Amino acid sequence: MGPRLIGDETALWAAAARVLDANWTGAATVPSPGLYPHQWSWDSAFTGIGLAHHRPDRAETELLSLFRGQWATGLVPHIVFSSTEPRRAYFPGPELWLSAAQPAAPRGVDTSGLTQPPLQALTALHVVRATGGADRSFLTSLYPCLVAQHAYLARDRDIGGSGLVSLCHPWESGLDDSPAWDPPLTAVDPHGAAYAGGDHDRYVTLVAGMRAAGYRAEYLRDDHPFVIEDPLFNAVYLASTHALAELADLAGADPRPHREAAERIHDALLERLWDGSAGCFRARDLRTGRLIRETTVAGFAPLLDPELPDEIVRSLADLLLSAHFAGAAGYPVPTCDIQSEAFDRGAYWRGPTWVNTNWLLWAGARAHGLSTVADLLFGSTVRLVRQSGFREYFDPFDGSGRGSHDFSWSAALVLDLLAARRAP
Ligand code: 9WN
Repeated sequence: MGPRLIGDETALWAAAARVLDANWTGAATVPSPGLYPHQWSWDSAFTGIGLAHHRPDRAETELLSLFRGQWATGLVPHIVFSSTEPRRAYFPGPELWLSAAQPAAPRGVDTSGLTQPPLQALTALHVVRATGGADRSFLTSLYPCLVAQHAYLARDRDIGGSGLVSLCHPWESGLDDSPAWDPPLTAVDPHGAAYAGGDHDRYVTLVAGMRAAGYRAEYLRDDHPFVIEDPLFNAVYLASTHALAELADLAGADPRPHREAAERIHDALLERLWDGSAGCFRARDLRTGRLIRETTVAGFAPLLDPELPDEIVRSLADLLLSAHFAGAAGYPVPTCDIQSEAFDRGAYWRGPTWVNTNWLLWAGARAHGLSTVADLLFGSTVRLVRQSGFREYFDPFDGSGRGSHDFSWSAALVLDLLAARRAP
């Protein structure tokens, strides 16, 4: 590495750290100052991974603050609302979820009633490694909450009984407007009106059904119309389950139940979501029983599985590097297959490149020794933020920034990328 590059990376590090400092509220980091003024669960987890390098004390506070919103069932809500923001600062606010009326919801803090990809155990492991476990009370407080979070997912959300968790709302995927949700959302409409992203009415209808049923597992299993096994959600669940086994060791608890759970998730991912004929993972719609045809960036997330068979790793790398994804984009990885009719370079989760999905694939590629893919993702992500700043998402062809500015996970995950370069 030449001196100029080191200088640039030092400046980039400082700029990323400034974004995280500015978005820190004292207890948590907001995803972006204007657009998202509350605490989101997977944003906090991504942000914690960066904070582990910059301010590990804040990373600990961030995670503990998120778990203030955990329900008695173990559910970690996807939004924990700030009590100081004006009620109309973000739609949908607490009035949609009515968590205060739910016996299982926490008192004194409003939350949503959905969850998001459960990355928190993996973040906790990053934090514990960064601090060398210096703060015992952090692990002692957080470990049982993480165990309860995973127990909830296995007990109430393994709706197909396969070992995989099901999503009950596009917001649970984190990739809200993904074209993969178009067919199941079309089916949700009583008149079967075609769906092509961004229709808040259908999102709200789904929430209203869940809320009326008290967010109960039986309703989700028997009656809820949107039930999907998603490869990204489940790959994150698997990575966090492995992390939980390591945390158990550190906490003096028994890691074996987590190792067994990881084995079950691994088997189910391969059995239920691998599409050998297409060479990628796809989401399965449990209401039709079928795999959803659209190929999206979520299909590569099982690279996070350390036990993924070699031939599958190679297939995924080939597809990722092909003209369907990275091969035809100057700034990969686009959210959706560029050759799909649904691809739209500017539409939310339907084409643009995001730092968090790049980071997940980078972590998976690195773990499997896919250096070509890992280097490509590193370079693409760093070029994006150098060129356009820490934007929410980016045009995959010319790298121009879109969505909000000073987006926390874009800054945080760049710190983790740079830290990996700096490591001996
Ligand atoms: C709904 C906060 C969140 C992210 C999601 C992203 C977007 C919310 C929205 O913003 O979702 O949860 O208003 O669209 O899709 O991944 O966690 O950054």
